[in-house]
Amino acid sequence: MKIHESPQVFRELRLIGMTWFKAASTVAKLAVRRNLAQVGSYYLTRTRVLPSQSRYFRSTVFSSKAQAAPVPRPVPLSRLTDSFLDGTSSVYLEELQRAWEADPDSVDESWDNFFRNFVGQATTSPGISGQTIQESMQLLLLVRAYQVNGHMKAKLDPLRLEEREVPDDLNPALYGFSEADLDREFFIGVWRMAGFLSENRPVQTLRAILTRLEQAYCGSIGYEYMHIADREKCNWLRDKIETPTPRQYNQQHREVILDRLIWSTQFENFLATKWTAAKRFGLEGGETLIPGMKEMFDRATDLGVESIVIGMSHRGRLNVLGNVVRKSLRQIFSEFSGGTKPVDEVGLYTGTGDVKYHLGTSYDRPTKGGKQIHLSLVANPSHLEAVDPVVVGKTRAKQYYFNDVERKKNLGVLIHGDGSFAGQGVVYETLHLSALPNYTTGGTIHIVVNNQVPFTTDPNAGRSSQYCTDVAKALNAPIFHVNGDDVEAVVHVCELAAEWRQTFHSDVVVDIVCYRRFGHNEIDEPSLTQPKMYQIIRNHPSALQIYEKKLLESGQVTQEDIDRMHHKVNSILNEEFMNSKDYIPKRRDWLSAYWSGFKSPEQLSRVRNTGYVRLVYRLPLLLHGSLYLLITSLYMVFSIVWSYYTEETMVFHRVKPEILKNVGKAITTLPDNFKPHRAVKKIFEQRAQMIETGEGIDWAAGEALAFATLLVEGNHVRLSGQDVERGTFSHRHSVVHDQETGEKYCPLDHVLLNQNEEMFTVSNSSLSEFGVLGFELGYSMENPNSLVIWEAQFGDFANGAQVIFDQFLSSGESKWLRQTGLVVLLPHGYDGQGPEHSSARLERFLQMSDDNPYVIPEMDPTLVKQIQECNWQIVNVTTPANYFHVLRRQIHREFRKPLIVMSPKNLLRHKDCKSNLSEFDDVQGHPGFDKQGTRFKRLIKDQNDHSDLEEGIRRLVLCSGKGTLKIFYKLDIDAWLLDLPLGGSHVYYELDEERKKINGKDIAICRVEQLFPFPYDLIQRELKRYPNAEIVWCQEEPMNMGAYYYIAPRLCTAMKALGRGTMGDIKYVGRAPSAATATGFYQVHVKEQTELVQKAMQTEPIKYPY
Ligand SMILES: Cc1ncc(C[n+]2csc(CCOP(=O)(O)OP(=O)(O)O)c2C)c(N)n1
Ligand SMILES: [Mg+2]
Repeated sequence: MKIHESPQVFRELRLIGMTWFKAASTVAKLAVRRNLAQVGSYYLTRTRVLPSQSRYFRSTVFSSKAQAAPVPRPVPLSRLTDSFLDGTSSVYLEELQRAWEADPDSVDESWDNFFRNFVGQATTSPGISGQTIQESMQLLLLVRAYQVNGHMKAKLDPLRLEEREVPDDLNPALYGFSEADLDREFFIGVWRMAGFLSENRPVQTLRAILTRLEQAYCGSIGYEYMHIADREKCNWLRDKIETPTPRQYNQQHREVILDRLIWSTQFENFLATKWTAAKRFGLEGGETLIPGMKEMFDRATDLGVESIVIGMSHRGRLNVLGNVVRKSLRQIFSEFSGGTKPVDEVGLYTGTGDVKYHLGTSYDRPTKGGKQIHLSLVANPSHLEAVDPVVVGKTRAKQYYFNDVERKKNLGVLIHGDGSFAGQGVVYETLHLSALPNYTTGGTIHIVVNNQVPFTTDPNAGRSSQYCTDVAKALNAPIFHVNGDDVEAVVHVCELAAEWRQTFHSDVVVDIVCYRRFGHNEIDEPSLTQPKMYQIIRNHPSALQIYEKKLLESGQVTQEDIDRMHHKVNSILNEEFMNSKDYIPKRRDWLSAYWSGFKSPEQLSRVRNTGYVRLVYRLPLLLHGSLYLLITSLYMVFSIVWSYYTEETMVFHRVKPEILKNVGKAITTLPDNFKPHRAVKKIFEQRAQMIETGEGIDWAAGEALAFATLLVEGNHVRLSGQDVERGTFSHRHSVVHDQETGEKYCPLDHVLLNQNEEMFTVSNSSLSEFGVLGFELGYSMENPNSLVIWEAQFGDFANGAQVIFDQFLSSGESKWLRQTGLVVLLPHGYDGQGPEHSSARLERFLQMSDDNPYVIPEMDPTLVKQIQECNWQIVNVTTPANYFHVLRRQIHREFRKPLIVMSPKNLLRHKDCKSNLSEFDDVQGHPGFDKQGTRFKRLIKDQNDHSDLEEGIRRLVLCSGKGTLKIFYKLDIDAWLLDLPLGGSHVYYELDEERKKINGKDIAICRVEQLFPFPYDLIQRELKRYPNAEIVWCQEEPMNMGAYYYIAPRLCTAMKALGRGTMGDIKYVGRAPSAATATGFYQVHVKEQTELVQKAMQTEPIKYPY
């Protein structure tokens, strides 16, 4: 038994509280006496007290507690531990020491170490002038205090406006040290500690210890890392921070830093002189960002990084583009002069373009160490921080395609502003993805260009936390605050951040505390709101001037050297400026590497049949995964090249039904000894049955077949969102859980032999919409051969990610010429669940669609042109087969377009919402095979056997939208699993049922499955088929929602072209206009739904709306 565990010691411990109090009082008195003698000492000075903690940097002072004598308080017994850092009781320690002296084994190993280090040396080493245990402990506490709070005293603000309290625990007097102790020698080594506290550090005077503590923690860098609950990580940092002597750069390195700072500074000066009134959101005041970033990238490359994805907002973006990413300067200058339109591509699609400080680019550039690095700066909208998750998603996709399993080769770097980092919620949402297995990128490096003012707002009005970076503490990320005027310090922490990321594969933050020399932009007057700050800024030298002075004083650089460097940079800038006048953009930087061969919107490309099968279909079953991948890749290249030369691509996609059965087997088979939940077992049995019989394929099985066939063709499939693995509505079960072992099994991971686990990824996400959708968008942009899907829990929650829809998905291609085939599944439908779970706000997506409702576009036979010219596709599919085809269509084309799917909730298990396997294949004669073969049906015509001309039909009901609960039926398998109504109906199914009920054979019902782009050709086909029919648009949404306002003008355009009437001839059947999306009263819902169905089927003509 260890001595401190013995009953004897416990009895004694009970006395400690009292004893400690007595001892403490004595220490306190002593301390007061010492403090009185310390006036005037550099280290031990008491300073003025500030009334309250300020959130940004003002003058350095000690806080109030430091003025009182240190009065240690008794520590409750329950909180006593044997940690040597607690310093709880000298009596206890003396007792332990006696025991240890008698028998070192009688105490815990940690105490043994402690006594060996302190007592042993104190008695044997003549250099340590009578160091007591108490002093050792106090010194430990002092060092610890610097580690924890040293940053509070660091000189971070270049403007020295900082006013913040320095915690009194940085004052040595608090620990009883006086002037007299400064030249005494102490040993402070501790077992398993690094840096100043490591055991192998020499004995030093208190003065030397304090000097190094001040240099390390209170100079130009403030380190925050003691919130990280990992000794190894903290020790790693201590080793880097608490070096025996301060870090120094050699002359050569300093010249590189100087050169980079000259480039950064001159770049802004040059733009300012050439375009005096242009908005460029200059970096002046924060120019050290550039040498910092460059050093970070150099270091990262030395440590194995090959590609960096960068995201940043306006501030300094042009400087980063020119100096870090190395976009050609003449191009940047030409864009400034307004010559952005690619003149050699007249007639090609150029989109709307974007302002110069939003454009992205990518380049390969050499690094200082002689390696190559690929840099991509992602285009971004003005919405601050919105690009964060996009960058992280793109980085993750790069890691997948690079097979960067350790995540060491691809790095994401985000540059933030102080205001936006603290204020924008998406920062937190992105940070929280950082350690999730299916979202991690092995650490993002964050750099905050903290110019201490967002636009006109002072930080104390802009955030509640002390630092703008405090949000990152939740992630246990180390945070390095650095004075932006000290370029070497900036360079150092940037390097350190790269090392951290490559060592620990987690996020890290560099907070460059700088200032903004001019207004928010170059036209803004900052003194209107920050007069005092700008008085100081006016006379403040630039970081370059400060560094040049420092180097001149050091004698390492001469004035001639500096002049030469300036001259070189200036002449290059001028030369590039001259060249910019004749600069003609070469071929547009249209698509990144993996996208070559993909068509821009004006280039024709043929859509392929999506009915499944490829010539290489059997290969996966025969070949090893990687060999298969190689062959499919070669095949893909071949097929793309081939499609350039031949119109005939369909031959490659003839469906063989047995293939569907083969993959169907793979996705419905669970391992022999696997014990799924009985409900899941039944679902899998039913699915197997569906595949076997080829009948009654339901929604989930249709989806799984789409995924499986795409995988077999060598594509990557990724589905992410809240609870998508099981599926919110408990229908998908793409990951199955063994009820005994808890093990998981994902059938779609086993479609190919030795399939790469990540090739199919389905992942529950964090409870975020903005962050996760942004991530998937970034992921989808990396490589076109991937089907990337984000599913909202309910469609209405997608509005939490509105920025991504508005600024990226609907407009990204037009602004930045970047394509994405991202699929967004938005559960939508009126089933009585109340206002918030009914509507995915279809109307908003339709409103953002960019066609002209009064012009019928050219409907070429392939229909590709119409889709290519649109900004995205919006569908509301009603059969599993159509869902299968619309997913596959995303990949089987030579361009990419975002796809918004209003996906069902209650159709998931609807008895009539089933498709036969023959609708998935491509065999002539099989149901669904029409003139064009099996493919996605943009419009599903009436299911009665109508001929090309049906003059007797009195009404044509066009509909779209999810259904009601009119038809209730429950599948026993999950009646108890869900508290959700099962079954239900798409409005089509209800209309059809009502039609049967009333024997309404003179009514035709067509389903508009693709709302945008509008299927003019098929609508007109139906209008012609029913020349005498009254035309009705039927929807379940209120009139001001759903598709009505979108459909009406387009339908009218289609009708007018055929002489079939005008707007007044379109009859509306649906809910009345409403503020809320739906009623919260179930009975009201049923009544409304019944009425609209009956109205659509009524015998008398429909008068509404006039
Ligand atoms: C989401 C969002 N809200 C508001 C704005 C308008 N705005 C543009 S810059 C800016 C200030 C940003 O401050 P900070 O993050 O500190 O960056 P700085 O401009 O100081 O570099 C604001 C409010 C915006 N672009 N995006
Ligand atoms: Mg700012």
